[in-house]
Amino acid sequence: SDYSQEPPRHPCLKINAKEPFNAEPPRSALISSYVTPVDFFYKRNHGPIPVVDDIERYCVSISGLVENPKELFMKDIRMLPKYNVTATLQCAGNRRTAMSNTRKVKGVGWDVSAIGNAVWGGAKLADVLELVGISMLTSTTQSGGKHVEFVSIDKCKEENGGPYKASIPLSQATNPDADVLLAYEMNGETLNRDHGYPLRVIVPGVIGARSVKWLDSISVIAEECQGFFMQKDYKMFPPSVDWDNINWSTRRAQMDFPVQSVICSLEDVSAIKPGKIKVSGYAASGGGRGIERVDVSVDGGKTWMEASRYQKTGIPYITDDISSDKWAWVLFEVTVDVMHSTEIVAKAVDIAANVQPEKVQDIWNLRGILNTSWHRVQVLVGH
Ligand code: MTE
Ligand code: MO
Repeated sequence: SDYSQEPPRHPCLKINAKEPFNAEPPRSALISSYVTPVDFFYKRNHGPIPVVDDIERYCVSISGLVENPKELFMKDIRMLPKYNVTATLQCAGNRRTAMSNTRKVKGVGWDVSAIGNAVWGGAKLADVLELVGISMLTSTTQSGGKHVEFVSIDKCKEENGGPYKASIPLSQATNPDADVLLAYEMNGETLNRDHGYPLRVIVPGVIGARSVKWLDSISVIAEECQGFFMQKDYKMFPPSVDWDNINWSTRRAQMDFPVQSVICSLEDVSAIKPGKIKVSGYAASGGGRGIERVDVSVDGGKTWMEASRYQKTGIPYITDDISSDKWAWVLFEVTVDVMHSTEIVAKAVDIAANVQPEKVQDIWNLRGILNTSWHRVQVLVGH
């Protein structure tokens, strides 16, 4: 593996692993804007960043159980209607370090910032699939295809030097309302190398692992993708399963993200003066489920108050409203009085009334994914 051609990165990022490069911004950076600047967006890689020099010759092949397989060049993809979708991407391993602290788990240690919200610009996968003769109406009856697989050009050691890959159900891939994109822009700029230049998949509402970067090919297949990251990773196991009794085939490949919230205005332990402080952070759920409520406690979870929520600065967030970004996080904020040292807690509720679990122990799993337990910070009040 060759790490001699890595792109430059912002010095504020906290590096969790150097090769492959895995890094996250300080948590305070996440709440300074609704749309996360590209430089501060977490970077999660399983191999060296590929070099794509000849953009004229770069193309994506679409094959498998389709009537007319095709090769699409960037100019063909840019010719399709362009959509801008604001979507939050969250790594399933976000908050893994806190889970590992209770009982050790395997994986890159992330604090709370393996998440970001961006405006992704590109073509809809549904439109691309129509070019090869698959539409939402015909997809269930004709080809025998049930899944759409995305294969990258990078090289991962988990795939024995082969490319990263993943699949999503065909019904989601062909549904224009699912907003699955082949994105070539991030926040209005050309996608950069770290985030998948020249083209990546964005699957809104789903763990980041399915949003394949540096796309090389798409295929319509009868069975789920058999790659490592679909079959031997990114699955949720109960706390009773450990490395000596694991059977990967007993569990589904994780797709939707569960409801999550994190306080970003305070570190794990913060020294403050007695009086009023602002508690703010992010909340997000999977599957396009909006955030119904964010509760904040200043007594370790005994009593709660409701935080205000917004997406665009200054405009209150209205759950379910058509003007809200359904695939995007909401930021929350509440001013509280803190006179003594205590634990401040946040928990969010989504529109399906799903609530974050109280204790990390209850959702402990050996790969340390989906830590969505109540987020807690300690404040030490000095007089
Ligand atoms: N795609 C490729 N080709 N290789 C990868 O290593 N990592 C996945 C996904 N797509 C990955 C990939 C994971 S686990 C996550 S969380 C997201 O990309 C991270 O995207 P980002 O680096 O743009 O934040
Ligand atoms: Mo991830």
